[in-house]
Amino acid sequence: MNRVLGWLDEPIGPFRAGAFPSRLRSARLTSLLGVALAAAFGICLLTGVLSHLIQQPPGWFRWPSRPVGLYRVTQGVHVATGLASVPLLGVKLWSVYPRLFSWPPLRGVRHAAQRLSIAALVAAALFQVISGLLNIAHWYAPMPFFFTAGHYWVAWLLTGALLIHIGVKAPVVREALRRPGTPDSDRRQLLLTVGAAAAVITVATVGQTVRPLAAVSLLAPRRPGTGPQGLPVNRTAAAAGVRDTALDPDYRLILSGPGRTLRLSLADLEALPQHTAVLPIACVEGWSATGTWSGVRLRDLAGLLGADPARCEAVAESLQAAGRYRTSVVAGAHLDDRLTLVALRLGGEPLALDHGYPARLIAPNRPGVLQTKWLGRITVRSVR
Ligand SMILES: Nc1nc2c(c(=O)[nH]1)N[C@H]1C(S)=C(S)[C@@H](COP(=O)(O)O)O[C@H]1N2
Ligand SMILES: [Mo]
Repeated sequence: MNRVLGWLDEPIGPFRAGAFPSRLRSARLTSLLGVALAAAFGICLLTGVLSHLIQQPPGWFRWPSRPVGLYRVTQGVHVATGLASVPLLGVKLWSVYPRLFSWPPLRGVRHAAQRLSIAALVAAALFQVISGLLNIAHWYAPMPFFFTAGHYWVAWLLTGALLIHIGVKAPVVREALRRPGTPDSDRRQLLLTVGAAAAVITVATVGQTVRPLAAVSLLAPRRPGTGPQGLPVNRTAAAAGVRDTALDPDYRLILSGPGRTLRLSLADLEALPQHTAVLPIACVEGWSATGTWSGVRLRDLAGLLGADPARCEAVAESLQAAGRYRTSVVAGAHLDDRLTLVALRLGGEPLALDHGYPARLIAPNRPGVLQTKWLGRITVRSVR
């Protein structure tokens, strides 16, 4: 075959044997990086699947409403481990670079299958990291698919390819890590640099959640403390096309239950018992910020309809005519929680238009995407 494709005998440029040589490469280094990367991916996968289950719960899945900040932590960890894997993945690929382009590319069926699984692994890993970064940056132009669905399905492809890879490489890794590494200050330097790069990236983004680090949060597009009322905004009222309906003086919140329907004006809502809850908005993109919200308990509204909140769920609908996040379901645990509010105020002031004026949902331990803004209708229905 090589004879036939004679010109392929001599790969050129970056593909030639010995391109980018380095004596730092070793089985031990690759193994160490592999273990670190597998750990980061594993944690990232678990927290990611959890986030998916919370947002699109199958019938068997129950997510509690306490502790209030649990989702904030799990999603923060998801984004942090994903970001930390960027330098790890880069150096891991560099450490095996000579083998990725070994020549001839295919040496038989077994070899072909092996290389195909490696190709799938590398492609899926790069896809996950890059699409995640693009989502954090709100840059959807390079993604001609719905981010959440693509990121979710490729996660399973990545998991499959990774399990195969771990199965194949486990003996090699075990062997490489059993032998004590030759003390080599350059290699240690390299590992320290990778660790430092991962740490810098983490510190430079985790400030979007951890307030004291906000000042050095250079890589995070949305920091706590910025935006109206000291809270970032993901989608503005103008972008959602709700300015006119939200500011309409004839606004009514339509409350409908099994037996009756109520139409409450803002004054009606303000006349009901008001409660305050200190709760975070925890966006799937990893930013989060705490606000002091006040308004009417959702379970009190369910009570007005004669419904038992513990046996019901609520569907919150926005005034927004279209868009993925215009509705959300509030399941029993959250509906019955005294901290779940139809919030009218933030930090004692009426909600800013961009934060969901005249009324928004805010509930404990819930992803930001489910904290529906510009509430237009709440339907309470019983569940078995
Ligand atoms: N109606 C509606 N509500 C919405 C959204 C939306 O696009 N439309 N975005 C959600 C998302 S993704 C987040 S993170 C929070 C952000 O709330 P904030 O803009 O008040 O900080 O609002 C949520 N509520
Ligand atoms: Mo969000």
